[in-house]
Amino acid sequence: MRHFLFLPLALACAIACTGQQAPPGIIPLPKVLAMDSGTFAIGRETGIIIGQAELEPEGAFLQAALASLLGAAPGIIHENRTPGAADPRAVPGTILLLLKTGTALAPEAYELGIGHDHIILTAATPAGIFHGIQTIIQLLPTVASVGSGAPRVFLPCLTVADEPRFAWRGMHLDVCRHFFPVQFVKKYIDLLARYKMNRFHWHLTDDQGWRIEIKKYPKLTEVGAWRSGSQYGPYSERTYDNERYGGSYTQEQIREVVAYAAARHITVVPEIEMPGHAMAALAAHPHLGCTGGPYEIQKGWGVFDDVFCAGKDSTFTFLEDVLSEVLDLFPSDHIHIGGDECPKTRWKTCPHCRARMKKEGLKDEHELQSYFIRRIEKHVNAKGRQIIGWDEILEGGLAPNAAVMSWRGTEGGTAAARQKHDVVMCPGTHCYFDHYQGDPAHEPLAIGGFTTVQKTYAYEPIPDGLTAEEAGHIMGAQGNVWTEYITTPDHVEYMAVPRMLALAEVLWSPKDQRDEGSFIRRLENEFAALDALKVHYSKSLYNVEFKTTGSKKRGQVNVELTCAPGLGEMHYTIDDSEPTYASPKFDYTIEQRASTTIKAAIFGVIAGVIAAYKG
Ligand code: TNX
Repeated sequence: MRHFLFLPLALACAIACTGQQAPPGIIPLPKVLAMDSGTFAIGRETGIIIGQAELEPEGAFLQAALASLLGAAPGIIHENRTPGAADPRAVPGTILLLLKTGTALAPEAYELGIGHDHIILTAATPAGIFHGIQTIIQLLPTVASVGSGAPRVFLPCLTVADEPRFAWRGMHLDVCRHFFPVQFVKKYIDLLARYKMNRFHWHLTDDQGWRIEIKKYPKLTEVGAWRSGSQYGPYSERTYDNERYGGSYTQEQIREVVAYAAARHITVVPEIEMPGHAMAALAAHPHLGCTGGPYEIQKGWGVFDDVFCAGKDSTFTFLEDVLSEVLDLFPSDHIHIGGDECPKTRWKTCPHCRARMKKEGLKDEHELQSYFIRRIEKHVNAKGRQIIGWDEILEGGLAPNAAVMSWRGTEGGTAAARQKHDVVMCPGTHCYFDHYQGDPAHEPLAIGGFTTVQKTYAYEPIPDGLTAEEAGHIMGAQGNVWTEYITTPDHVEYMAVPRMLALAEVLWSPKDQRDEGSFIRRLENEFAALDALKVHYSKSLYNVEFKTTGSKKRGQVNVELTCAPGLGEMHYTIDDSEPTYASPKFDYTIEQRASTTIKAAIFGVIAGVIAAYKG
């Protein structure tokens, strides 16, 4: 079955050489895709027509993508076409980008026609054009396959009419437990853009570090961004190192990231945690806690009793000042105020909190939390923005205009939608990309859980039991990457990819077209592009599992190898050597004698990870 290896090459050849069309491997799958015969050749002489001045940035983006393949940039032709008019006059040898307003096209929708001698890409907004460009980019070969400076690259003739199913298609990144530099954050944003995701949820403050410069309170980063060590190893072992660890982003860097994302039609949603997960802020400003401190920036993971004092007015002054700077930096409609995992221990005995409860007529600490969030909401609403918080903000009564992020299962999201509040779904079961994605025996240490790429792909964001109107409040979903156990950019990529591709398709493509087999085939095709982009994706999809029957005591067990269907063949060795295509192919139970080790891997479009079973 060696020919599996050459499948992508064969496909490319079929398209380029004979004109025979196989459906291309676009992720997420477009709503409507019709193949035509023949190809369109793009060379340096191909012109990119920018139909309206508003599309200059999109034209430049496409130009740069083509330049990296062709070794030189195709020229831009500036035109001034009337947006309202259906005026897609094609010009041979060109790629036309055109805004068509006043059409029925949804805001992020696009229509792409690749003909023999021209391409036309139309949309109602620059965002739609940008998504269409991502489709073109996915259709292009990789530099590795054509070499840089290729005289021509070929696109299959086709038409696409595409639009997203959900408005909120997000990925989250925790930069507090471990810090990630701007350069990596941009690479992460590039990945979101490739799969037409449009929200980057930036988790900027937590117990283990405050990562965003606030001009009015410089101690937040001078003190709050640095801890004196970090927890490592399995959580239960509670082992810590003593290395000073930290980092933060200047406001200039934040603006740079926001602009970088905006150029890719991605909104950056900042998260400032309150009232809990606040130890780094309290360490910098101890008077904001109930006891007055001193507090330590946490080395370890978990939930901590010291939180912002809900009784002192100075807490609200501080947070409103912080949020004012945050609002200036982030144009996002939604500002995330955290709200999760806030123990009420300190509030129960704090005289300031008791006085607040009495004065405001609050019957318990949940109502005090609700008071806290409502007060913050007023400030944010007054500046024309909306708050979003983790589903704990439902407890004690939801703030009037708050949106909810449902992480503890789907109940929070369901309850919020029933109360006519907007919701982003991210239940741990399907959307936590810090969870294991394969057998823990063959994976790097993770926080726990088990979410395979297939499981994420099977996720349905609209919970059962909602009316159509309530379902309309589900804005979409996002994948969360908490980084307690993720210390490097490569590891973030490993945890996020390919699960984020599965979620991207769940959120973009029509529900009735979702097909795991088709997705996996397109994903396998995509691995070459991910290699070219130097993305350290996980191959856990290809994990081989060992099932045994019989008794080790009697010196013989029967071992069966299993794997996800349709990925290739399993080959194995029993002499400690690394399995290759040439090794015996597994097709029936291996009788394992004595204490030999079976090593096995799947060989398909790519070679999987080698797994071992010790007898
Ligand atoms: C719960 S999800 C948390 C985070 C942790 C995460 C680990 C949420 C709102 N809170 O603080 O990092 O679990 O999976």
